[in-house]
Amino acid sequence: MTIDVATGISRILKQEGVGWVSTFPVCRVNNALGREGVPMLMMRDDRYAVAVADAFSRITAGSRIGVCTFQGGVNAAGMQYAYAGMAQAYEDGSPVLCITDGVPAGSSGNSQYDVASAMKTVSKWFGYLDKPERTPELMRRAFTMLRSGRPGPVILAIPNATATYDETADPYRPVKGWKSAPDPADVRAAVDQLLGARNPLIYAGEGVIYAGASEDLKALAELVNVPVITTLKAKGAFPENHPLFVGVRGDQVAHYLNKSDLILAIGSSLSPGRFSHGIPDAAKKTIIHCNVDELHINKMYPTAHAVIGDARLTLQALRQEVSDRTSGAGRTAGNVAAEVRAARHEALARYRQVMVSDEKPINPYRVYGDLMEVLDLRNSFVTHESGNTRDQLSTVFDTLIPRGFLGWGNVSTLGFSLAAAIAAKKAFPGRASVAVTGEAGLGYMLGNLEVLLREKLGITVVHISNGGFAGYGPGFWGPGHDPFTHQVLGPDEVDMSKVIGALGFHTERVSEPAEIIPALRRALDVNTSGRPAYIEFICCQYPVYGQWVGRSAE
Ligand SMILES: Cc1ncc(C[n+]2csc(CCOP(=O)(O)OP(=O)(O)O)c2C)c(N)n1
Ligand SMILES: [Mg+2]
Repeated sequence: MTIDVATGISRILKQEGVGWVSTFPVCRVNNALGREGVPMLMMRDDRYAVAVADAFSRITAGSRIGVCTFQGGVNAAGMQYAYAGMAQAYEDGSPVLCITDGVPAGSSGNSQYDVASAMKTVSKWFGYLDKPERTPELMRRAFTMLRSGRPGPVILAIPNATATYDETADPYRPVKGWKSAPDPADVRAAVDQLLGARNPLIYAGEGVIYAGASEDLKALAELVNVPVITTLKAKGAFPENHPLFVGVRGDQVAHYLNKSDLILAIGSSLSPGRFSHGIPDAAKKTIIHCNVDELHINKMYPTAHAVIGDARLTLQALRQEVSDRTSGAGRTAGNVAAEVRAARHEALARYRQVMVSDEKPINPYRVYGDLMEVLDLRNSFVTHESGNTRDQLSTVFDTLIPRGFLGWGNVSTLGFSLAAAIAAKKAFPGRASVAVTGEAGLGYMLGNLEVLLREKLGITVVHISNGGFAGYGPGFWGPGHDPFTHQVLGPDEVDMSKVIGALGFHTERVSEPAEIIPALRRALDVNTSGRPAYIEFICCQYPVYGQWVGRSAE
């Protein structure tokens, strides 16, 4: 049967199990999506169209692919705005499918902004559908890349969505996605070094979550009796109430990174970014790098040994090898768990104290402590914003299940938390979904709040209202790093609960510490009937949190 490209793409998306597509109009595939019965989640700008689909892929660990459409072609206004979302997805390695209009044959090179070269810098693959018959081929390639290897965004540009082809000539079959297992000799060499180390440390990255390998990570850590740290993006890959869990950041993490003589990195690129640790004194440590992508091996640090393959298959192979060598007994090495407990206890003491503080304005840690109290940590979702909320929450928020918390942002683009909370609600409708933001993140979100009302997405936006941009470091204010650009109209001048309440949200403004828990409970309660909530907590400026470790020795 002869169909047009847009219809073919819509049908293939349905075959691939895609339940909805986020969009900001226009895109020439959208009408076919509508006709074929693929629901569209219409966001209020193109960046959020990408970000919601991106976050959906992250939260489902790529088991359900987020798909978005936005305007491209010769009038690439949408794409120019979507670029921010694409760049973030690429930076963080998220397997999102972006469909846009392509520049038609005969129109290339006429505009200043070159679509193809721009998109190639922010994608794992940029496909240009230059012939209608290639629709199944390019969709197959797209889903192969989305489901195999190192995750990353894929873009498909459609220059002529109304061109037709014979749907039966090359029938589409859904793509499974494929994994690679490590070389057994590399596994043996890694275990030789691991069992010979005095102070090994496991450094777990988001690849563990994408591989669905959290249980395998736990099993290996227990077998070899080795402490675990996770990256910001991998927060939750290892249960944070586990006796071997050190942390994501903070003094205890610094202590273990410094003390280790061997680092078993798994599912992390080990790139020392702005929001990750360096490996101090790396040349004096043995770095075993288990990764799906050879591009990261020997990238920043001398890799003593690499194990290339899928994180789950690698962890299982390592575990089997250790078990075989030790007759199932594993590695015994003193009372590692007691040391971890003591290090955590000492490093977290200052935060635990403020998590129960009665001070006014409210200490932000009190909000986080109360949030942990109110939420069922095994059945909820929390994410941070760029700024203090990221740094503070990733220091103290106990994450018990993978994606119970989404840490994001090798480069953190303000506003992403709203997209993440929406995606979490779409992925797990029964879970409470909370975005914790400051003023700047809220500013980015405002235009998109209408979506929550229209789509009946019961999520809660928690605003740590501190009247200024704290950002990072000691804060923008006072002796901070950007004292001339920190102040915005704060709670004394603007009542955001009234502004957002007028839209139709359940809103509250809380300045009494004792009111935090009841207010959160009311918000989560209205969320269950599909009504979004916004709670403004009048907080003090408190830019204190765990630090990232640098690359030089202490
Ligand atoms: C798109 C984008 N532009 C600029 C920044 C730089 N930046 C990081 S945090 C921040 C201010 C955050 O202030 P606020 O939202 O009030 O959070 P607080 O740290 O006060 O909790 C800025 C401007 C960014 N992360 N993203
Ligand atoms: Mg602020």
